[in-house]
Amino acid sequence: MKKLNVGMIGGGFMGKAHSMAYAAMPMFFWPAPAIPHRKTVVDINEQMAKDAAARYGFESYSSDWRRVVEDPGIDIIDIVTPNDSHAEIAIAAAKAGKHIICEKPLARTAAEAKLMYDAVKDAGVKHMVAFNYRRTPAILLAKKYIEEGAIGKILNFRGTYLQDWSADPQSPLSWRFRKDIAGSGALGDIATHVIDMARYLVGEINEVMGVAKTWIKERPVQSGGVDKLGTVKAGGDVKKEAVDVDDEVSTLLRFESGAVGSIEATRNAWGRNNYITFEIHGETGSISFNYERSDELKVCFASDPDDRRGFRTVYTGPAHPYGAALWPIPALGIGYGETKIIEAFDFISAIVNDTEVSPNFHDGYRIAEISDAILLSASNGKWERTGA
Ligand code: SOE
Repeated sequence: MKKLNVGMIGGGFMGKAHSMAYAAMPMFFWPAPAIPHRKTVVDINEQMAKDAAARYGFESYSSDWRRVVEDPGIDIIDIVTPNDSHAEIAIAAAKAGKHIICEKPLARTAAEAKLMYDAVKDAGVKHMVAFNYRRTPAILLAKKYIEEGAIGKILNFRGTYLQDWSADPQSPLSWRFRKDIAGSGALGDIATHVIDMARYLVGEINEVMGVAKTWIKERPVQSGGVDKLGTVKAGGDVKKEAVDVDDEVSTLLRFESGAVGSIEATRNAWGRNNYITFEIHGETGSISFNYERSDELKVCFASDPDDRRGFRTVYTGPAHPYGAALWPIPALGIGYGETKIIEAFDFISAIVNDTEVSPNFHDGYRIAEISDAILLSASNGKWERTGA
């Protein structure tokens, strides 16, 4: 069986997720399109690179990403670093002819994302941006229902992504609160997942009207480089620095199709954890999804008899997209891991079969344009066009 060697740049939380997906993909999708071989993992800290290799099953490690990008033995560069290094690594990897998967958001700004998109287009390599949630089987099922016309013409998309890990002011100032590294706050980090879903399910977004807020203006400076996502709080009288990104963002949407909608995202919503939700209203039915109940898709069809009409729950399983490859009984539990395994399968398949995969760097670039338009609108109080 064909083998593709992966060079993974970054060994943190996302490194764990991607390594798990490479290892597990052939266990689910068999025969696999190719075996993703965990060849070299990179972290700028040599000890962390060594630990990541041992823990995530890589053959070797390095603290020099440029060497790995130029290594002729590497087929795929997987970028799981903070946002400020995505462009430099991706452009170098494209020039070296590597296929690239990059964590989301693709870049800090649309200008940066455009350079990345141009680089992969010029190089003719495969490219993917890791907005994994759209690969939740229930969301793929929503897409199938929409394409089959089961809810008719779409009128409205109403989405949220709510978390609470940064609601505590003692939750430290990691790179995710620094504009120079992250680009934006809740917008780039989590709202972009919902923007991706909205485009996937409803179509292109032409205009936005945004509001952004920074509730906690300064936070304790994090000691050490590893982002603990608020699980480790700073104690006592520690040095604080300014937060220069949004804690919360909301936007109204106008889609190319004429549909309208909204997205809200915050990491300061006590009690909400990975509360990715959407409701889609069509002329002949509705679809509702909540990631905290990720096996379930709720659907309501206008054609049901009056005395039976209402939301019913479909538990995803073997009868649904990718279901035959996953678990044999509906509702056994689909989660983050499965979305990453499907993502790895689709990316490796695109390389082997020489097909396009989505979301790719063009989608990542469009999402960056939409994000920039939301921030511009939040600052001037006007509807903004997204470039589409
Ligand atoms: C933090 O908000 C975070 O880790 C995001 O960066 C991920 O994209 C999301 O899947 C989980 O939450």
